[in-house]
Amino acid sequence: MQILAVDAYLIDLPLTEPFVASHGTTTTRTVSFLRLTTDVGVGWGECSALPAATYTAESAAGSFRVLAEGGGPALVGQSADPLNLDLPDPDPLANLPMARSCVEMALLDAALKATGQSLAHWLHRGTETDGDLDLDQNVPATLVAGVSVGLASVRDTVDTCVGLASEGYRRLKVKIEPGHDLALVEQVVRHLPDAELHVDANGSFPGLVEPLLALADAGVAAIEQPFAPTDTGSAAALVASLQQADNSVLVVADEAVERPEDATRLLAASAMTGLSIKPGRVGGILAARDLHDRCRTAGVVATAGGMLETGLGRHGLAALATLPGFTLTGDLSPAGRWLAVDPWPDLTMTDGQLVVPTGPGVCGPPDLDLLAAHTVEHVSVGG
Ligand code: OSB
Ligand code: MG
Repeated sequence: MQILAVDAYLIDLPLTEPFVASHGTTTTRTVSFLRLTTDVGVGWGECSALPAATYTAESAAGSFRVLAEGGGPALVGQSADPLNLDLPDPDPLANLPMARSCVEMALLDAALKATGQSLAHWLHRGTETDGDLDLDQNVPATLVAGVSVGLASVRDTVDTCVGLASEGYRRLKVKIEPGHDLALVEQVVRHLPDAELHVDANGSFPGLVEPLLALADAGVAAIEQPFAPTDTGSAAALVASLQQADNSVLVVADEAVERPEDATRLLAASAMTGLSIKPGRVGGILAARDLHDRCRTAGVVATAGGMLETGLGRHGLAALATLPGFTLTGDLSPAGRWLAVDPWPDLTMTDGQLVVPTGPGVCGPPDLDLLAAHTVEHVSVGG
């Protein structure tokens, strides 16, 4: 596949409401995209970096600059293989997993559209073409939907959760902070005893194992990233305490895993029983599938993690989540949960289930008028 031209976009999309986590508040979803023109057709990629570098070191505008001035120009004229993203040395995207993931998504989108395959089917097929495999039997048609709820007062969180449950969501992931945890969990459980409740601390409980054990007893099913990403010891202590108490609550790593070595370290220390896999955070959909495979082998439950993506990124996440190791319901809500405006087609949800996208490539094309209306900056290279 020959890359003929690259277009990088920086877009500002209004949110329906601010998203608050312990790492910061997102009020507008600034997001960057790449459009690759290749000899087999066009492909689009989304960079999942948040507007500010709060969750990881990448930001939407920073990624845009790198894609527009470094990664993009380096791609033009290259013959690219989506399975082996081989950028010139020095690689302008080294250490920038979200920007790298964006390029990979665009390459995959173009390659899959050219052969008429959906991302979900291709992921199940693996890297081999296996004509005998009955893919339609392996790729589920729908996925259980799950939704994330930002930090808010106990009363507002309960109201939001009740509303989301009535929309059909059975799995709710509520953000917590020290001092804003047990009463919150107790109230959500009291109002929604049948909900599958996860909590996500975004690293805000430094070494604090005890309050998390109280949450485990109060009825949560999973505790996501309670400790700092580098604090493997506390995560291992929490896993051990829960096991001793015969408590099946999962300890899910999120920010702690960016590279394969991070997963190796956490597995060796028995410091996670679940892993939130976000294609952007780990450097792409293929790296995400590799981590999924490793989790399956190790008996660690995988869950598909969201980054407040647009419909494009959400399509990619839903395709990934069809792999069999994703047994813990993920951040699988349509982009419309957060975005008031989105140039991309959205996922559809009925009766608490998301419909798995099966069209060619990652996602259908964007609404170009909406894209133009919300574009802050656009850089074209080549063509
Ligand atoms: O920690 O899981 C997180 C969104 C942005 C950055 C980090 C996180 C989140 C979410 C997922 O909680 C929200 C979603 O995309 O559904
Ligand atoms: Mg998280």
